[in-house]
Amino acid sequence: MKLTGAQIVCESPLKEGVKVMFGIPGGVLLPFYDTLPQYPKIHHILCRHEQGAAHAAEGYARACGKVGVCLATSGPGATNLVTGIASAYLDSVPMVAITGQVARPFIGKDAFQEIDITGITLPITKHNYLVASAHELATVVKESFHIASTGRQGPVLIDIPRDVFVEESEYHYPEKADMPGYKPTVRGHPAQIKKAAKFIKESNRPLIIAGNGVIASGASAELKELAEKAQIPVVNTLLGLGSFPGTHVLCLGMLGMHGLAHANMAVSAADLIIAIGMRFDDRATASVAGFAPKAQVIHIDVDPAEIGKNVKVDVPIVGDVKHVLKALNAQIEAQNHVEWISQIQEWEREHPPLSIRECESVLPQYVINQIYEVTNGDAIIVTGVGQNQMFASHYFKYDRPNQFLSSGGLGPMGFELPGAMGAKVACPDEAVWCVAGDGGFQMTIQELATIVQEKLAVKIAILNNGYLGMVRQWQELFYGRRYSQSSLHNPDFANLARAFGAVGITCDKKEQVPAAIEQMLKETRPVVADFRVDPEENVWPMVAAGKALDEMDGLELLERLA
Ligand SMILES: Cc1ncc(C[n+]2csc(CCOP(=O)(O)OP(=O)(O)O)c2C)c(N)n1
Ligand SMILES: [Mg+2]
Repeated sequence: MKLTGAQIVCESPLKEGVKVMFGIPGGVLLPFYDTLPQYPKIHHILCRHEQGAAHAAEGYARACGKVGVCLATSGPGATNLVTGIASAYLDSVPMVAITGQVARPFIGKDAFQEIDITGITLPITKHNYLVASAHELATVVKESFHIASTGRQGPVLIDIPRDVFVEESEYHYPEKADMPGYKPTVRGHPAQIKKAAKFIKESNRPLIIAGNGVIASGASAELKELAEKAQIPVVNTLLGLGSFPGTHVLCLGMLGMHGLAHANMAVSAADLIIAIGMRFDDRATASVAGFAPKAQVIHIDVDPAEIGKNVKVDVPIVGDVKHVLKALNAQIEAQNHVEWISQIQEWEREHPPLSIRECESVLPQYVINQIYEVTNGDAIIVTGVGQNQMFASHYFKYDRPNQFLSSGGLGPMGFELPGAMGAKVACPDEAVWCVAGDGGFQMTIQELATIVQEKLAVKIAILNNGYLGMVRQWQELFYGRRYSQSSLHNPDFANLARAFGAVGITCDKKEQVPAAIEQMLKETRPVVADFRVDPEENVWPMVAAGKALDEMDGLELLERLA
């Protein structure tokens, strides 16, 4: 069967189960967009900015675990994707980004809208391709989906010259990707797993740090089995929230720069760290020199490059987390660590993580807590970056994977709105709540038009503090309260939402918060609520730069609330 390149780019993703693509057309993509209507099984979502398309593909993939697909034209379209691709790369999110390129005879001539996007994205993609002919397209698509979704997942970019879309070629979609040089390790080394089991047996103060890899490999059940059988408390990285039930007695919550006090204290006091599908990011470890000073470290990760990169490891295990945990669980004996667990509980009583101070104003913590109460914790939460992200990580308990969606590694403001759009497309039957910063919301606000056009009932809660809040917090604490360029004069978000065709709510009184959230819950249209929160509320505790995890600021405040 002969197909054009454009037909191959429609037909092949369909074979991979793709149902949705987020994109924007442009000159070199016209042959593709002219062909797209022949494939009604592909739902193309016309975004308003390619950054929105990339974040939406990310949000989609983060919510359902399938590869997210985004499309952009050459030059400015392609460069606009870069932030979303980088975000997917740093957080190991499976994504295929398709860009149009100028026609082959124009490549290298600085043609109109010619940009070397494979060069630009080389360090932020797992792999990328500049397609030389329609003949190789099917193989390239097959390989791209395979690379994006296996091993340590990540983004792959396919750059397709305009004339390749038009070229005809014999079409045969390969059953398998034939890549002898790419074989991610799945099973961990048996001797290392045995050694890990021995370390666990001998430990008195073991602690699991569960990261994104647990979610990516679908290993929550295995993690729960390990924790319960050996009675090991679990802390989560930001992206690991939900990998272990947030309401479980053994769950300590998040560690790190804005980790919960007792979680950070537990890391510092542990004699064994079992790090699972996490990469010792500096926001999680704080000062590496002061990280878990009393502990030996078992590190399970699918990517060998992560082992020993930031933290010295005693028992490295390279493999897929689910496989490794299954093998490890078979060797684990029932244990209890009553003394260790009661010590951690005492720290928690001294610094209660969910206390909210009494005050007249709307506190951001209270808004998140009310979203948790009103939804009974049954919602997907998509956050921005900054204080809103940290409040959303603490004051909502995530009991299942893919429930807390946030860009952790790159942390681009503006992920929240398109990210939530992608999540809602992936999970139309779930309540998707976007927790936005007033700053971040304005970075990708244009996607509200896409959300309205697609009739996606996303619930957008803006924690409007009138500041680039996290920047302001640092200026308050470390720059003598000199708020240089962090104060925002904002538009009326509720009116703005109405102009876009969404429902707009303003909430500036504490007693209105529960009703506003109830209204958002019931609303079947996209809804934006502008919560005018206390402008100078801070995220506590906090580990300042260069300090160790147990050298937290803000503990006295939490002690007073105990
Ligand atoms: C694209 C981008 N630019 C700048 C930053 C640096 N930055 C981190 S948090 C933050 C403030 C975010 O403000 P807002 O969205 O209102 O969230 P808040 O912290 O107030 O909740 C800034 C500017 C960033 N993370 N991303
Ligand atoms: Mg703000």
